[in-house]
Amino acid sequence: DETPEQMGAILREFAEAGLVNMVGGCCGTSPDHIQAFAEAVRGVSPRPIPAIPPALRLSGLEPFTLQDGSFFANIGERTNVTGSRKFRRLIADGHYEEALSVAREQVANGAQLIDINMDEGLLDAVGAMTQFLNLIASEPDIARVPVVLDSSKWEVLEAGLKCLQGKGIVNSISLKEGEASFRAQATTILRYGAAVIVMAFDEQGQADTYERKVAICTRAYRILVDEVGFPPQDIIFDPNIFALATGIEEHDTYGVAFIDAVRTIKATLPHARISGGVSNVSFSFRGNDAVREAIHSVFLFHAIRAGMDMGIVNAGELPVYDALDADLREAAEDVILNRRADATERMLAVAERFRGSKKDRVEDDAWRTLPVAERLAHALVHGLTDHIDADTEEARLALGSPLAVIEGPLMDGMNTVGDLFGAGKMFLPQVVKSARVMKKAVAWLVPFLEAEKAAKADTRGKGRILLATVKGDVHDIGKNIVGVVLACNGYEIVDLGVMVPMQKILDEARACDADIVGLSGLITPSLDEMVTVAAEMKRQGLHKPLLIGGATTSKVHTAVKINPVAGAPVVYVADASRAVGVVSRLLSDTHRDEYVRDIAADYEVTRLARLARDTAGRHISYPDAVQNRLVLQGGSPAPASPGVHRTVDHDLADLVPFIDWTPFFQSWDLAGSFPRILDDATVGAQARQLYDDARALLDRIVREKLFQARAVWGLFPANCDGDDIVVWQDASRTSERARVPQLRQQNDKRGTGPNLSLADYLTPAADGVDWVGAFCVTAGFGADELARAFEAEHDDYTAILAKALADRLAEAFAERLHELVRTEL
Ligand code: THG
Repeated sequence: DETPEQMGAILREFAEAGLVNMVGGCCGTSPDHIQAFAEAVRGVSPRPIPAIPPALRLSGLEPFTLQDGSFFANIGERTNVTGSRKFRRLIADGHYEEALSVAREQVANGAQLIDINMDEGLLDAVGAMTQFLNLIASEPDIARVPVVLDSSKWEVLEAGLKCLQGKGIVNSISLKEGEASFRAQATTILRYGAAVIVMAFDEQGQADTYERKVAICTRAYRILVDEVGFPPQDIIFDPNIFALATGIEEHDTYGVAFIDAVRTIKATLPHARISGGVSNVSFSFRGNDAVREAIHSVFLFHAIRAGMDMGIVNAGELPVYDALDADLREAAEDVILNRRADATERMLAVAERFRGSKKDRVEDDAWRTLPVAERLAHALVHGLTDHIDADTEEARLALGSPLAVIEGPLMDGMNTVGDLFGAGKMFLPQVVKSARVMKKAVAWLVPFLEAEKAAKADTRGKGRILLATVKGDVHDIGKNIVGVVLACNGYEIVDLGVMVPMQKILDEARACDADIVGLSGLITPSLDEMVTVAAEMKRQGLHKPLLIGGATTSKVHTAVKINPVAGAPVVYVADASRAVGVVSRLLSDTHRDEYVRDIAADYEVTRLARLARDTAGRHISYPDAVQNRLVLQGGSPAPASPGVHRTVDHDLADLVPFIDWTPFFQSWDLAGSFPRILDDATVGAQARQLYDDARALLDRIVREKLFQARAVWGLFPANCDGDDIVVWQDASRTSERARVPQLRQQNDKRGTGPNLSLADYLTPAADGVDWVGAFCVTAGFGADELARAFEAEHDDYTAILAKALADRLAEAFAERLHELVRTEL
């Protein structure tokens, strides 16, 4: 229905936003439209094609990217007919619907990919693979993750490739049948657009030493990259995880060989990734799950540090490294790192203690005797839901309010989880379990929170806040907690739930006239989505403050990526307990502007610091830096009276308005900027008292002329000569009074600005005479005497106050003199 003019205007906006490479029309448009489009975008530069950095980019329904700095990726192993009796039985009996639940459970437990294997003697593996993949395709909660096709039969792998939506991984190919078939299979995989796992096998068999692992992977890499044209970032090496503690001495080195090979392959074969079947390592302890799982955690802890990127694991059954029984951990470490000759015997002895099913182990219940806060923390870290309702209720009764439980022990527990995760001692599946515990605890508290809220209900309350988890993300624990915390503090919450599209957020915010919009997200892609929402709010003229929160969000991301594109204040809310403080300030009549200014300044500092960090270490050559110097046109005007001047008794009253009080409070260890510090909740009272005392003493100093402010300054003809400042004797510029060499920045500014030197602020001699100034100021004459007089009266407080004021007055004098030079002088 749009006219050429309407549509041209829209396209122009797209083009100016840098989104468009080409424009055209199809059904519904006419030659008039095309003409209008051509005119609308005339002169607008096309979107620059971005250079996409190499990374292992996979997808199910959702993208999954693995790159340097990514966390370890868990591949669920349970959908494997040889790796799970249960799964084999379900497939063999044709119970495919139920078999799907095995896959669903792996994903729910934190598997970011799933490995599917149908290799079983009595099965039609091609048929089973095809059928299972086709079923998965219509289950979004499973299909959202990429698939790893696991088979030792090529025809099964190819059958699988035909069914995959998105980009999966073929597991695996190898050189065991020679280069010709390896090359042919790799070429086919490349054509299907999949990534590949290459096992360290060759014509001689599987690689079991460090040397053979590295040699075979290197050989395979060269063939794939140089001959087949396979993107190196789509190659994943599996240097073979073999069973340890088998009792066969030759096997003792297998763990170390794997870990060392990981390190070398990562260092020498650019962009390639490393995976492995983690459960293999513990085959000797089949039947003893507690011991097997402990070995897996210890193995991963070391292999990940060496550079292992992903692994086939039983997602959901990985204990926390730090929480392992100390003897068990040490025994496992001895075996994996081959630290002693009797490692296997000792491991077997320790393992004896943990025999039997995990559930009836005696050690398990010791934590039940801890104080309730520690029990909650334990349950969160270990993902235990059994006692969570009772413990949460006990904490609620003890603390007297449901909110106190959330903000206290539950938040503390989640922070511990976050710390362990950050330190590589917890894995995503465990974090997912922690979240489940948290959810359960919060669910217990919600009725009590609702009751509290109902007790103080009035409709709009102190303000209306719209909350949403952004599109692509389903996580909502944090958002729900923020919602209840704010609701309990008298704000009205409009919660749009999860997976909320950008336009819906904007439309609803307008429709309900929200005072603030809060965006939540846990997964990395949500960060980009938040940037989009912020930019669209600005573009569509919706100027409402934005709150940013959720596990992957950060102050740095908010400052660097979101704040610059937003058209209204943006505040990162680190955790739910801070939400009330932020919201009340944003909606305050009296403090809002100042708060918004402080936050904006803070984020700008963060952004610049990040920019400096990103460019730190990258330096350009000195000639290149000179090339990129600042070039200014024309010099300073001639001063009213050049030469050296002095004053020995500048009027103190003239300096008082120039005093910067913030450092004054800092010198007394009171943090905060003036004048807001006077109303600060914690230090406000002391700050006010101090300020009153200082003003009284200052008045006396000014009135009785207790200090003298003295200055000497000079204004000289000068020019730059390269990076030197040349100061001339006089305007004839025949002889030099001084030559002051300056440094020049050599950090790589990447087009963000010039590489400065102070010399750049003066013109070269050829461009005529320029001017430079220098000065020295003090307000300290008389300060020591005054301080000593107070000390003699044992009034150290006022003595220090006097010195601090002398310091402030000297700084004020510098400001004042600068102003005088720039104006009158
Ligand atoms: N590298 C690559 N692919 C692989 C492996 C590897 N795929 C298969 C395997 N190894 C990884 N997957 C598993 C899955 C399950 C087990 C081990 C490895 C396992 N299962 C229990 C057992 O056999 O004791 C079965 C328990 C049950 O029946 O529930 O240990 O190395 N590229």
